[in-house]
Amino acid sequence: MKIKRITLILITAIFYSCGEEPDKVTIETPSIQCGMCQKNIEMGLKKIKGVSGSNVDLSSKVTTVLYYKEKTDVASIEKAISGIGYQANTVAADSVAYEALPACCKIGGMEKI
Ligand SMILES: [Cu+2]
Repeated sequence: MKIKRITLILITAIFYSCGEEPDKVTIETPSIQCGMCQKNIEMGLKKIKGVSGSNVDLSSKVTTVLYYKEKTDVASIEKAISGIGYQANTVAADSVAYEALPACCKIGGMEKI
């Protein structure tokens, strides 16, 4: 009886987690400089609850994020990117995180090498 109930809960959980398609949002990330920035953002967003995937386009400096709107929202994603050290739309990069970035990832960094 107990097992049956647990199975039912599991099936329901799986149904709900798979039933909803993630939303897609594109965020301007104009301060990215290089492939490491790309990795920093993609790896950083992976840790954010509700984000199912992201792709940073280096040439257009746009980050596409797949997320579940019942778990997170665009403002939280912007804040997360800022916390990694990059500007996200109109949200400025967190200054402490930005300072901690490798030199190549700071604005104009690739030109200084
Ligand atoms: Cu970089």
